[in-house]
Amino acid sequence: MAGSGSDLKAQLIRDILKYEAVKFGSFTLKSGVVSPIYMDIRVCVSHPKFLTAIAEAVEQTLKAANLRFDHLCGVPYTALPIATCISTKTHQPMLMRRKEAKAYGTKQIIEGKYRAGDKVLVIEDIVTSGSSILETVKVLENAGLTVTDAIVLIDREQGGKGYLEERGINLHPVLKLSEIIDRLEVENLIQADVAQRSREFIRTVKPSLTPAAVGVGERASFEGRARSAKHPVSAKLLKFVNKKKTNLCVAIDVETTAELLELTSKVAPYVCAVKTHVDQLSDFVYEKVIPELKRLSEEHSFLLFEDRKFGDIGETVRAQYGGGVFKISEWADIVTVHGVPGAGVIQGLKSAASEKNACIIVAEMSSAGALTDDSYKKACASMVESNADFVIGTVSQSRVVKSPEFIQFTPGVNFELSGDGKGQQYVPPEVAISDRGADIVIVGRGVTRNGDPGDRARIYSERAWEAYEKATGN
Ligand code: 5BU
Repeated sequence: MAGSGSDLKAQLIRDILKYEAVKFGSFTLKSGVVSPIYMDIRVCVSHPKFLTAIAEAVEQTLKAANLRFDHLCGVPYTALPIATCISTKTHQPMLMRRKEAKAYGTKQIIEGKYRAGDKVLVIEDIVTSGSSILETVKVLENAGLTVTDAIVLIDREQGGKGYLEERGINLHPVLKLSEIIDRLEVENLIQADVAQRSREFIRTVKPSLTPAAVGVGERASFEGRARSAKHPVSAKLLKFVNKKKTNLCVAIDVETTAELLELTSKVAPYVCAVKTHVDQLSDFVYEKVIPELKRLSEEHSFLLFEDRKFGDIGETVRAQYGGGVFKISEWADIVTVHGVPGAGVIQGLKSAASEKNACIIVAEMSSAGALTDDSYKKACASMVESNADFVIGTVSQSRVVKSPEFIQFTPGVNFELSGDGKGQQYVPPEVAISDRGADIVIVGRGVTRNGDPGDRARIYSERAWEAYEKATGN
C-alpha cells in the first residue's frame, strides 16, 4: 500500500469515523454502564474499501511484529472477513472457529486443516477485556493448537492487554483508542470536551473478564496440552494424566528399598509420577530397586521422577547423571536441576541423556526463606524456554513460565499441616493449583506418613484433579 505507516493510520482513523465504526454521544452498554463512545467494526462489511484498508493495516502490523505462525484465525464474527482478506492476499492459511458447533452435531468446532502443535495467530477487531480472544484461544488450545500472539485493530486500553499478557498472549494493536481520540481532536473532527469525556471513560472503566474467559490461557485443558506436547516425556506424562485422571505426584522419601517399593505399589493407581530421592536409601542396590520401580511404572502408567537437584558445572553433572551407583539417566524419566550454575548445567545433563529423559528446573522452592527471588525465577524461565528440547517445566510455587507447553510441578502440598517445623511450608492442593498455577502437585508425607497411603493418594488425586478442572473452566 502506498503511504507511510503514520499516513495510513491517520487515514484509517478518519475512515473509522466516516463509516461510523466509532460514534460519540451517550450509549448504554449491555452491562448498564453509560459510555460516551461506541464502537462497531461490523459496518466494514458494507464498505469494501474500508474493509480492505482495515485488512491492510492489520497486515502491516503483523509484518512489523515479525510474527511466525501456521494459521490465521479471526475471532467470530467481525474479525472473520478481516482475516479472510489477509489470507487471500498473503496466502497464509486460515482456521475458522465455529461458535455454535453443538447445534450442528457432527460439524467441527474448528474448520480447516491443522496439526496438533501448529501455531495460530488470532485476529480481533476490538479488545476491551480480552474475553473474546481468550474464549477463542480456549477452543484452539483444546484442539492442541498453540496461541502466543493476537493482533487487534483497536485496543480500547481498558485492561485487555494486561489480562491477555498474564495468560501468555502478546497483544499487538494496530490502533489504540487514545490514539484515535487524539487524532480526531487534533483534526477538529470531535470537540475537546467529547475527547476529554472519552479519555476519562477509558481511564476509569475497566471491565472484568467474562466467566467463560476466566482461567483461559492460564490453564488449558490437559487434553489440549497432551495433544500439543512437543517433548516425548511431557507427551507421555500428559497421556498418563489424562488416562488416569490424576495430576498427583507422590514423593516417597524413605530409607529402605522395601518401604519404597511397597509405598510405590500402594499409590501407583492414583499417580502420574512417583518422585524419589534414591540417595536416601541406606540399602540401595541398583538391581534390587530400579527394575522393580520400572516394572511398576510401566504396569501402572506413571513416570519415575528422581529429585536429584543437580547443581554443579556441566561436566560434573554429566558424570553424576549417567554414572555412579544410581545411573539416573538409565531409568528416571524426569530429574530436577538447579538454575544456579547457568546454562552449562543443562548442556552437561543433555550430554548424558536420550530422548527418553527430560529435566525440570527448580525455579522456586517451597521452604521458608528460599533465596529464589523474582530475578532468579526470570533467569530460570529463560533457561526453560531456550532448552525446550530437554527441559519440560519447572518446580515452582508460581507460574514462572507462562506457556502451557511447560509443566509446573508444585511441592509443599498438604491439606492438614501448614509446615513441618523444619522450614517446609504447605498449602492445600486447591491453593497450589488455583492460586499458584500448579499443574502437578507433589505430595510427600501427606500421603506416605498418614494412615492408608493408597487411600490418601486417592483423596489427594481427586482433590487436585477437581481443582485443575475448575481452573480450566470445565
Ligand atoms: P513433603 O513430605 O510433602 O513435605 O515432601 C515434599 C517433597 O518435595 C520432598 O521430597 C522435597 O524434597 C521436595 N521438594 C520440596 O518440598 N520443596 C521444594 O521446593 C522442592 C522439592 Br524443589
